[in-house]
Amino acid sequence: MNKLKSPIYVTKPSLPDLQEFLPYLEQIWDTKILTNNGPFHKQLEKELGEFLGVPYISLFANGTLALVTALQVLGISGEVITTPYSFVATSHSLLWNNIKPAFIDIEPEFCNLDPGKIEAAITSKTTAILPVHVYGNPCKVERIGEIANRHGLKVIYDAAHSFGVDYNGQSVCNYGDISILSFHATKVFNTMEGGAIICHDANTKKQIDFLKNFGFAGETAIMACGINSKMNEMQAALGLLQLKQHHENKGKRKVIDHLYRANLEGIKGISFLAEPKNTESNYAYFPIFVDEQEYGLSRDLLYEKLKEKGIYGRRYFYPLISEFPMYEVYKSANSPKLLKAHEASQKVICLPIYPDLKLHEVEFVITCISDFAGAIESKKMGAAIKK
Ligand code: T4K
Repeated sequence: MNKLKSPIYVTKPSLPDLQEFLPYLEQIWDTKILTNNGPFHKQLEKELGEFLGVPYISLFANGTLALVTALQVLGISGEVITTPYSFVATSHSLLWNNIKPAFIDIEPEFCNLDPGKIEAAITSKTTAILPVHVYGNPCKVERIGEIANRHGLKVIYDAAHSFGVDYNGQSVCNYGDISILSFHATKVFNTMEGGAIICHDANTKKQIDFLKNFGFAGETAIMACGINSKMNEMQAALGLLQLKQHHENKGKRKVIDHLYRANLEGIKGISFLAEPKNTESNYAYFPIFVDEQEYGLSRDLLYEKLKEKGIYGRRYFYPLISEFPMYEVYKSANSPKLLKAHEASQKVICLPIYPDLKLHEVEFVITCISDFAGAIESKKMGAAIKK
């Protein structure tokens, strides 16, 4: 088992052919329209809305600002029930709005917020639920919706990982009051940096568009303390080209996902998430979970040994958000236990998956994971024989 010639990372962004991008740049250079709802911005909003099958979409400079603005447009305040098993942007968006995060545990099946834990966490200050479709796998949206309705709570889905994911025949972003997407370089669809809010009505979209442009409602009127979170014309132009190759890219990711599934299955101590039902996946991530007892190596040792071979996975999501020191102030004696989330964060490694990843590289990753375990087995056997 040699080392790879060039390292492979958890992801590598797809880009269109540079030649195809040049005419878009020429148009930007000719017109000098660089930002502020220019023609590419308008075109991408229209095409994305149709492509995803969502009613209203508003483009953003990134997913984090989309989250911050989504909370603002719905007037969320007080406390929000959310998951600790996510990228820190999820709960940072609450803090930016002066909202207290109330963390509850996840369900181990897909590492998403456990709906069974929501009601016990509701207080008189709770105004909303902020779940994440972690790794692009849909949350239990029906149950979450039903609980939210019963208690008069809003639901904001952090769908940063869920570009192009359909659930029950429609975009997963159509669930809840609002969803946000990320188009960061590391995502299945990227505009270098970027994001979007998806909402259900024209008036909310109008308010969002005001908020992302400082709160301007016309040339001389300000409706609220908005921010500047607009996507620029270069990002939007890139998005138009990226959209054309999305299906092909998804197909390549699917092949890699299936290769991992078929070959990692037999390795003792390595598990992975099932394929979600009634879902058209986007194959954004391939997390594995390492059981140290059964596999023989700890997650962190496997992570380091893979790096020695040139394989740079990532421990998404370790540590838990609630375990970052700055989040400990939100913990009290009555806070729910986050045992399942803690366990997942201690076991997870996301393996490389991206359209340009070669199948022999995927096979190399699998061989390493399998051989490290094999080496442990033979060492143990050797020791037994010696005895
Ligand atoms: N909500 C959730 C649930 C999220 O996961 C995220 C972001 C957000 C909200 C916020 O959305 P944005 O505001 O970001 O739009 C990355 C991303 O920066 C972040 O967008 C993402 N989630 C998070 C899960 O992962 P890092 O610190 O792991 O990224 P980095 O720079 O280490 O990149 C990972 C690997 O990707 C590198 O080792 C190499 C490769 N890479 C990366 C970049 C940036 C490239 O090949 N080219 C690149 O340009 O956070």
